[in-house]
Amino acid sequence: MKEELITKAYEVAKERYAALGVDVEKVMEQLQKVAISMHCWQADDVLGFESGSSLTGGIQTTGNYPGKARNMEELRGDILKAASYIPGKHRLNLHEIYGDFGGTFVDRDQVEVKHFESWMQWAAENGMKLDFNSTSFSHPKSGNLSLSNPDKSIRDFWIEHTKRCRAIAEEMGRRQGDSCIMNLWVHDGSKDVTVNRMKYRELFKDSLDQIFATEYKNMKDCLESKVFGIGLESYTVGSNEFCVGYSVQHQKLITIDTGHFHPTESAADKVSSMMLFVELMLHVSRPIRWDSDHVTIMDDPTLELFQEIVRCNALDRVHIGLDYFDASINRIGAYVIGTRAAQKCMLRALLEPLAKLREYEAAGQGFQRLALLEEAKALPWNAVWDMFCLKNNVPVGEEFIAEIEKYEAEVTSKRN
Ligand code: RNT
Ligand code: ZN
Repeated sequence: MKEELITKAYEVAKERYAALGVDVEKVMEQLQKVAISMHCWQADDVLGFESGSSLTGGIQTTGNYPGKARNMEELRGDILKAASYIPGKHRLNLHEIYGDFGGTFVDRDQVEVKHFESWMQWAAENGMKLDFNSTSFSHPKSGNLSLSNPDKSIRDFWIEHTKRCRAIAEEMGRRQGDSCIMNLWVHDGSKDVTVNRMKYRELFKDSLDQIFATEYKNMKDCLESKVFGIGLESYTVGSNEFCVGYSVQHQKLITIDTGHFHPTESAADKVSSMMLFVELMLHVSRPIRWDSDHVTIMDDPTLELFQEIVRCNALDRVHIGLDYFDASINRIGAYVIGTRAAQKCMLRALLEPLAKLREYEAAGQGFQRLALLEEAKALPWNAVWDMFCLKNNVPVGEEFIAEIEKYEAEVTSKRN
């Protein structure tokens, strides 16, 4: 697109927003600082680099689009390719199963910092900071219960795994000079009715106490709840109430995965409620009827979620990550669409004429508030977005489609 045209539209947009008390230049600076933690697992359908190749733990990818990354080199290449179409500097969120195991099998209770040495180097070279996740799924000992398993040897195995993951996250955080956010999600649950709801939760709580016994300075722990997993429909040990209760008591972060609530529940409304007590991590996803992990788009729930972050003035206390895995479309395209969508939602949230809206609300002017909220939807935020892309030297608008098609023709379509 012509630079001149983008600049012209941007200047007009700036005036429109200024009339409503919004400083577009300042918004651009704020957006520049918003780092999104890109999840490494969209590139290969959550398989990772252990020997096993099937995904368990109640999560599923569907689709068999050709070209998924088959090894670390391909995965890194794909992520860098995707990042080249996304404005700004972002983070990379790794799962333990993506370690650099050097072609040997390293069991989960044996993982060490050295298995992430090459990742830390790679991330530093590419100006990316890392976040981390322990991995309870896709392992012979995963079963239906990991950290809440009544069998002590299995429980201890996962406790050891998670402790080691925290030590790795600590080292990542120390080296990058910025906290590594480590998410802890376990799939533990039951397909059918259980008469031991309390027992498993007690065990989970006890395992967490053991895992968190070591205090670290350069990493932050998050707990992620869930409604249910596939094959684990009747009961989830780490329910929302469990995770909120534990996190508030122990001052851990809460991860809000937008696919982990009942379909009519608003994830956005949770931000202010939880923010008052703990810091937050987000897994921005797109649930369709269930936790289907479709690619994030600029839909109303996502927009409302980001509006809440801005309205709560919580940009520095909410860590934003993505979590979806669609195997039915070009996976690099999936990264680009989802990350850009999250950024667009954030931009629109930052451009909201909040001062004016709050003035109306304080004066009890309900009609005026609703009218401006409606009109704000049609303000020229897209001109600001185009300028943001231009300034960041990434494709403006749909220009990235052709580029991803080219990468597909030259690289990913040749994988089998
Ligand atoms: C699963 C959780 C979890 C996973 C990743 C792979 O329902 O959302 O965050 O998606 O850890
Ligand atoms: Zn998640």
